[in-house]
Amino acid sequence: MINKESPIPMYYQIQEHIRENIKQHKWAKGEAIPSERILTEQFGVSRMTVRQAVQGLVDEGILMRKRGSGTYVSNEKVEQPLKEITSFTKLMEQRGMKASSKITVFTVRKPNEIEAENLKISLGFDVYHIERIRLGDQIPIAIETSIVPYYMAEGLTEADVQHSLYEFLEVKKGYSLGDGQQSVEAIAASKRISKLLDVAIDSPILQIERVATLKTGAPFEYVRSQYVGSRFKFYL
Ligand code: 16G
Repeated sequence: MINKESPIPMYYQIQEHIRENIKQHKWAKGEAIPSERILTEQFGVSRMTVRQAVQGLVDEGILMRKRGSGTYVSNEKVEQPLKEITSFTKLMEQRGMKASSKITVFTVRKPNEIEAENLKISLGFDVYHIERIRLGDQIPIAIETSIVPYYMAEGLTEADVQHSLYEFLEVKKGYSLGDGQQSVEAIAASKRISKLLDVAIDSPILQIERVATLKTGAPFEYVRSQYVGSRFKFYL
């Protein structure tokens, strides 16, 4: 199966086999692939080579690892339109996935200059600082750090943001959410990001910075997020 005389590296030949298995639906989306031990035997190569092949496909987003349970064929990427603002919870619901959050920071503090400027508030105002790991079907997709003017979201609790920040603003506060202005850039996962998002250090991350406004034009959220490049796609 593997041609050891070929100038094509062995890990690459293994990747081609795996891609072919997925294409021909021998390995189905969302299902576990054989263990490293089985692949090592099957391809007659070292465990290191199998590991290199699998890691490459994990970084590309074709395979994904689930902590403690093995490696799986990835489902398609979650897509998000960049022009409108859609809550993460709704986006997941639209795709039949279950959204959940792990709150890593929830506090009220004074804004720094960049936040105050983006939110068009003075430095003396308070803001909520909320950092959440957002998951879809238990798989980490993004880290979101939202800065929201306190006066606009007064009464917001951890339980609210455990569920949906935008639902709180729309339903409990009665705001009509408008649109957003953002910038996107590619970065490599730092040690902290790789740990929080369960990806390898240096794997591709999309970093987005956005100011979201109400229909009235007033900014209500300054958000900085890091999305796992292999699990997420933005489109315009
Ligand atoms: C989206 C927004 C984010 C917002 C979150 C609210 C983008 C790029 N990001 O992920 O700014 O905080 O939704 O989600 O659109 P929630 O209502 O589920 O808390």
